[in-house]
Amino acid sequence: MSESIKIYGSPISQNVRKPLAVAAHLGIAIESIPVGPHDPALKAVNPCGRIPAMDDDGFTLGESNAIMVYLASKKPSDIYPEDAVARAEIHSWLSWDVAHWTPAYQPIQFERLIKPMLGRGETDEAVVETATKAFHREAAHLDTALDGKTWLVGEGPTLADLAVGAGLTHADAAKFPWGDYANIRAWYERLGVLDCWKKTTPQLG
Ligand SMILES: N[C@@H](CCC(=O)N[C@@H](CS)C(=O)NCC(=O)O)C(=O)O
Repeated sequence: MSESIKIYGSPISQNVRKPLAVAAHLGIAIESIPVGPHDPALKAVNPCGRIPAMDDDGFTLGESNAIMVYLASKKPSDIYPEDAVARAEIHSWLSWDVAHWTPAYQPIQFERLIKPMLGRGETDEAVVETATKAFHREAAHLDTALDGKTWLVGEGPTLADLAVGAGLTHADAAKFPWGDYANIRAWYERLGVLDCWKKTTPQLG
């Protein structure tokens, strides 16, 4: 009998939340191994030492969005429709998430939340200022895409919403400048009532 799928990484991380939310939505049994980056146990699974990483009965995989797609591919569902156009649109959002959205918000999160949490020194306001410009560019794109829409792709939540939405997990704690993006805020509230979102909301100590 195969064991449950192991997901390495502290569930506080927004990147770790992504596969955990997919598994919760699909009812896939997960063993969460809440290690931090570069933990020796993690390096055997993901040599670059980043979280999350997955071990499914010896098949190991890094990169949060790839793990989401793998989990969703194991169990057909509405969050990863078979339709080629829907999948193309989902993949476009997953690429945007990694290429543009995460690099825009992550420096703000690191400077304002992670640094104080880990005692890594003062917030560098110059870094926050540069990242804030990038954040507004990408948030404006997301807000426009959500205009008149309930979800990013199709009529229901998909991997696109879970991946992009995960980036806002610590938006208030890290003081992201997202107050004026009405479409994003309404969409994020809709995400907030999904069971998989409630089950994976991290508790900051
Ligand atoms: N593109 C990767 C990013 C993963 C990532 O950067 N994880 C952070 C924690 S949220 C990490 O492990 N950082 C340690 C490092 O980059 O060395 C993914 O989506 O999985």
